[in-house]
Amino acid sequence: MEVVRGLSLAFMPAASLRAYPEQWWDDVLGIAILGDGDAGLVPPAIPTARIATPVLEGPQSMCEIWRTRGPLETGLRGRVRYRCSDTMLFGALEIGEGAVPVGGASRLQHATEAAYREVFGLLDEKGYRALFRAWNYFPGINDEADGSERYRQFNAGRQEAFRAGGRSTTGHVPAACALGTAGGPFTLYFLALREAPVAIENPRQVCAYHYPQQYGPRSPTFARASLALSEAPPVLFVSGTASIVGHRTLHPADVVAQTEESFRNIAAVLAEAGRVAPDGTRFGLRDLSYKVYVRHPADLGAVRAGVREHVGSEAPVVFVQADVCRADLLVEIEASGGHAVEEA
Ligand code: 3EB
Repeated sequence: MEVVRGLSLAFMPAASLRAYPEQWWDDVLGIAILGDGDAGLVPPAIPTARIATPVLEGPQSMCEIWRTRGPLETGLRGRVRYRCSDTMLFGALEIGEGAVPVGGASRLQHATEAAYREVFGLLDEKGYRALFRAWNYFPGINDEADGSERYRQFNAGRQEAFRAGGRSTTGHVPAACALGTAGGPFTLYFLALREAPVAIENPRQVCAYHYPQQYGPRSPTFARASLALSEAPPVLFVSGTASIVGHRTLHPADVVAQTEESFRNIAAVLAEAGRVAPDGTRFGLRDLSYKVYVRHPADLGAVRAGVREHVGSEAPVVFVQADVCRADLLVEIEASGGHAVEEA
């Protein structure tokens, strides 16, 4: 018997959104527009994240659309636009750094902390307390500003907001990614759950929340993957995964070897997820959907060849340009599984 899946993902060209009638949006939780997004195509009630990560093949603008079974509730709290089902809440917000007062801490740190405080306020109020997956984007991730690297400032703001929100900064933390865009405000989109997911770590890697101080005074707050056993079938998000073993970058300046190492890491995370998931759950490399962040567009061909070798020709994959959070990382790969995949 075919399982009726509660959550589904579609990757499709932004231009094809024009073809759909108003009702098509009724059970859309939220959407991310990657590349040169045309804002006019999405009804204003739909939480929408516009991410300036240039799409590296196919149309100039791709959508990542999350859909679930209705009925859905729609709302705006502060700057967070959200939509939710019985079990799950999708939200999106952006905070311009210019709008943040400059104090002792950097403007990016303030923007990040403000964003997460708003998110936690919403999640507490609506009763979806468990942050499941967070996607973080902002320009100049490897730049130095106000005396430190911007990725470190982001980490400080995120960790502070977790503390202020009474949330754990180790152990039960969400899956995430943090990438540098070509421009735009600090942008966060996320999924949250009523029932806590299981955080999954990678035995090949030091937990990111235990990275040593050399990577910044405040550790990143994320798990290598997050598994929602409350969904039927279970849904898995694998965080942005790069060529890191232990806590060190491996294969600097070798994008082919970095892609290989990233897949060794993803495979290790999937093996961990498989031990926690019920029998019959399929989290093989070929069963997932992927977003691949490539630092240098010229590396696309080499990265794509490596990716297809591991995931096969059928798995949905979107390749975009983005800056990865360590200057020596050339590629980062994220994945999700368990949800349905909607054909465009
Ligand atoms: C790493 O493993 C690579 O700060 O939210 C991957 C996934 C990375 C998430 C984040 C950072 C983040 O450390 C970078």
